[in-house]
Amino acid sequence: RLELHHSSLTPEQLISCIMNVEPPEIYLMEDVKRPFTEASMIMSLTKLANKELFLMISWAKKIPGFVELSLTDQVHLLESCWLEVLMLGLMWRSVDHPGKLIFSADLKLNREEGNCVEGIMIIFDMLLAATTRLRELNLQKEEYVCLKAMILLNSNICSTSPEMAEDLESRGKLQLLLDSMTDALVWAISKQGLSFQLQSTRLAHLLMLLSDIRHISGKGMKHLSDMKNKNIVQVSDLLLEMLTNTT
Ligand code: AOE
Repeated sequence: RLELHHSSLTPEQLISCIMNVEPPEIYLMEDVKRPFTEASMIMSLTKLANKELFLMISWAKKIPGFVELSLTDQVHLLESCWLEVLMLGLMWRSVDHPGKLIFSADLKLNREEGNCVEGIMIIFDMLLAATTRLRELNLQKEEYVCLKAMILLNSNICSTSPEMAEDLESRGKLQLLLDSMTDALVWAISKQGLSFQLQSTRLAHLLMLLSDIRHISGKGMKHLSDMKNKNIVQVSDLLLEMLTNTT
């Protein structure tokens, strides 16, 4: 099959491309013993997140144009958006299961189960509320994949100012990628046969979801760093670095 450069993809082709690179459904493949203890729930969630992060890196690399960014930009983007991307994925999996968070096919939690981990229920409630919002909006898969890619591409656009020519070039490419992803989202909305007025309103609603997700991710990061301080969660040096950078 003919490989087109991403800059020449139509919005329709870009969407079918990012639909095809969606990570597969995950199974923890372990007997999740109930009732949970604080340690067992955190361990299951951490194990899941590690599997997902591994898949997230190969997903990002398959987004047209991502690997043409500088390596610094690739790393910074993933470092700053990983929890937001995980959260949007979680909401998408949970959208048809009101009141439940479908972390994986074999790890489905309701808010009460959050009882056993200090501070987690309030995060669960925020995730459930945002999921309700996705349900009310009747989010389409095409829109979902665009939003997830936009989270990645929009995650650190203003943080570091480029110093070298290479970084400057990469910033330009990143802006173009984000613009084509925006065109793809606009196209996905326009397919639904809404009036122009309603298309614009829907675009606004979908983009406002992203600010909710960033907010919840900030709360989740704070929660993870609090748990790290209590030594409940074993985290990698890299994450430790990331957490200390955000608090
Ligand atoms: C949300 C969605 C999802 O699919 C899984 C999880 C599991 C944990 C959940 C989180 C979530 C929602 C918010 C929660 C959190 C536990 C506490 C918090 C409920 O309130 C997240 C578990 C995260 C464990 C840390 C995993 C290590 C991360 C390392 C990242 C890293 O080092 N780098 C460099 C980034 C790599 C990017 C690919």
